[in-house]
Amino acid sequence: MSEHPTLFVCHGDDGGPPFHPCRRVQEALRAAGIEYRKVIAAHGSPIPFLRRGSRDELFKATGTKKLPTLKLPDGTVISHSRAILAWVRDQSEREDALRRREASLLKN
Ligand SMILES: N[C@@H](CCC(=O)N[C@@H](CS)C(=O)NCC(=O)O)C(=O)O
Repeated sequence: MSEHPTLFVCHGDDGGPPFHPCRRVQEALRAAGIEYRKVIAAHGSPIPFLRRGSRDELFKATGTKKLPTLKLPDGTVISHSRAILAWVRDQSEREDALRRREASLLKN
């Protein structure tokens, strides 16, 4: 089991316009300092009939054919860029809370 989450993205990867979901989630993960392993899982498109190739391997690994999808080390699968962005926000908030708690413990 990998100690880092695995992010499954489409062939557009980190490129494309700023609203590209596979790019947005990667920018958010990097900004939050969350290390991840990346798998380019399929030729993607927001338009279903423009998607190419099999997503069988993606489905085998995650149980979904959606991209982007994040798989956590505990096996939890998070699909849809909005859900991934929410998870990244949660991690940052948790990290901030821990830092504040540590700082207050050191003060007292
Ligand atoms: N609204 C979705 C759209 C994602 C989307 O269009 N992804 C493309 C790749 S960039 C795709 O191939 N999606 C296939 C799917 O999600 O079923 C999101 O924000 O996650």
